[in-house]
Amino acid sequence: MDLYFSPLACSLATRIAIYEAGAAANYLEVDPKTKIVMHDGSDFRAVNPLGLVPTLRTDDGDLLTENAAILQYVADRFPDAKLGTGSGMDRSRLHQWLCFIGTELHKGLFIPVLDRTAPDEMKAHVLKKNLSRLDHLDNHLRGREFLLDHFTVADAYLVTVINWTMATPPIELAKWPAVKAYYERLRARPSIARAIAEEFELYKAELARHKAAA
Ligand SMILES: N[C@@H](CCC(=O)N[C@@H](CS)C(=O)NCC(=O)O)C(=O)O
Repeated sequence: MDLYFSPLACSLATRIAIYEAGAAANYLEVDPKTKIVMHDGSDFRAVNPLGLVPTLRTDDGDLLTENAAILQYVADRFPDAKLGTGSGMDRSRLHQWLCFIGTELHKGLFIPVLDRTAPDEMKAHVLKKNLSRLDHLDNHLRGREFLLDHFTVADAYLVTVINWTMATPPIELAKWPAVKAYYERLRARPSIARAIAEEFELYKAELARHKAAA
């Protein structure tokens, strides 16, 4: 399995899921600015024309994109790790949370706030409109350890997105105590602590590289 990733990007969720499963994978770093695959200097857009991570190549050679699809693939591929759910409504709930994280939080809130080129008016509008998503999440997480009744790939995705609050000062996690407690609890989980620590080192190297090239 090859996972194309960029340090601390949403692809971190797939790394966490793979670590949880104790599975092997090749981690191929993509520079988010240049779209160069770091280990061989090739153009990542030849693999995924959108230039988006995560992109997964399975052992069968299939190429898969989109967090929700990749995470469910990993959960299905390694069933012993119980990163997914059973069928029926349980599966639908998992799908519901993956979609909520992907659309309402990842794309609807965090990406516009993180985007250095987005106009301030746009950021203010997004914050005014979409911070309520965190109220909803806070309500759900109150008294719960995980999004569902056990750790799933949706938690891997959620912790990845909440981790971006370190770079989004207008989103003060302290305002959502259940989300904050959840994040702190999950960050201490071995697979997550390891994945974040490893990618943080790569992130620092990426920043230094971009600074040197500027
Ligand atoms: N819809 C995609 C979005 C993936 C995405 O936004 N990836 C970001 C990293 S978090 C990315 O690769 N951004 C690079 C770019 O926009 O050029 C998914 O859910 O997988």
